[in-house]
Amino acid sequence: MKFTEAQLESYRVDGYVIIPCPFPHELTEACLAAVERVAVDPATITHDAKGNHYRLKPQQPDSYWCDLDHALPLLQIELHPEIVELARQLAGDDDIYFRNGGINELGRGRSFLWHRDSEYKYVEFMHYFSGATHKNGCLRVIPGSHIGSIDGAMEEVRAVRERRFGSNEPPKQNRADVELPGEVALEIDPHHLIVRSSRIFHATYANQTQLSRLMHHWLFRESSAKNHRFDFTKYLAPELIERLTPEQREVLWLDREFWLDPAWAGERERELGKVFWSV
Ligand SMILES: O=C(O)CCC(=O)C(=O)O
Repeated sequence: MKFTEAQLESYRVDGYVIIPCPFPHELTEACLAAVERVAVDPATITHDAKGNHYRLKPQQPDSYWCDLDHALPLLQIELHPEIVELARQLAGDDDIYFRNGGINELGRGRSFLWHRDSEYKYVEFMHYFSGATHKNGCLRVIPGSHIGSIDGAMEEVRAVRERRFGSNEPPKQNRADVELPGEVALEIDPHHLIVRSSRIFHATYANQTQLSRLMHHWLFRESSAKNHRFDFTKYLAPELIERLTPEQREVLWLDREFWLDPAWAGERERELGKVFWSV
């Protein structure tokens, strides 16, 4: 499957496009079932340094990663042939590599503040597989903000916070970040994907429901980008690798030589041999 010209134009102009999931719904159901299999009582998760866990406990106390981020049910979506084809089209490169995926679980009262993920330019797939609404913390974006600097947008956030809350203190539990002119709320069901630029300025509403809101996101990089977070050969169980097709293994760059990005050297030192994913 390829993006149409109209979808490419939306992506270029707005920095995001919403498409129907190009994979069977059974794969989404398998992810939801996997969450239910491994979820624990949130009261038992006392250490969530990365703020992305609620019922899915981190594999290590400080880790970004839970048991599911690259486990088979999620990899089947992350590396689905239609997804890989779309990613190759946007990167303009057939030798892309899968950098990483992950689940952001938004617990009750939590939200993400306005930010840009990276100055690097790449595409991120976001699958709100529990569904996302204003009430449970859907994504908010400023269309077009992937182009140019975000200094002006950050200045605006500070000014609106000062006016609204009397200081630039980021809002705390149960309160979303301030409303910005031109922002768009992306309420979405589990049958659609948001495909967005790494550079788009975004935030979420606060989750005001009792249930955690689940968002699965993942990204690929073009072969020339020196941005590998892992050597997946060392993090995926052999029985998991066996279950992947040769085409899926190809984008993991298994058993290939490459440079690992020093940005995640600390994470690798802390977690190599301790964090891994399986079927
Ligand atoms: O969990 C979300 O909906 C958004 C998370 C976010 O801001 C991000 O992935 O950069």
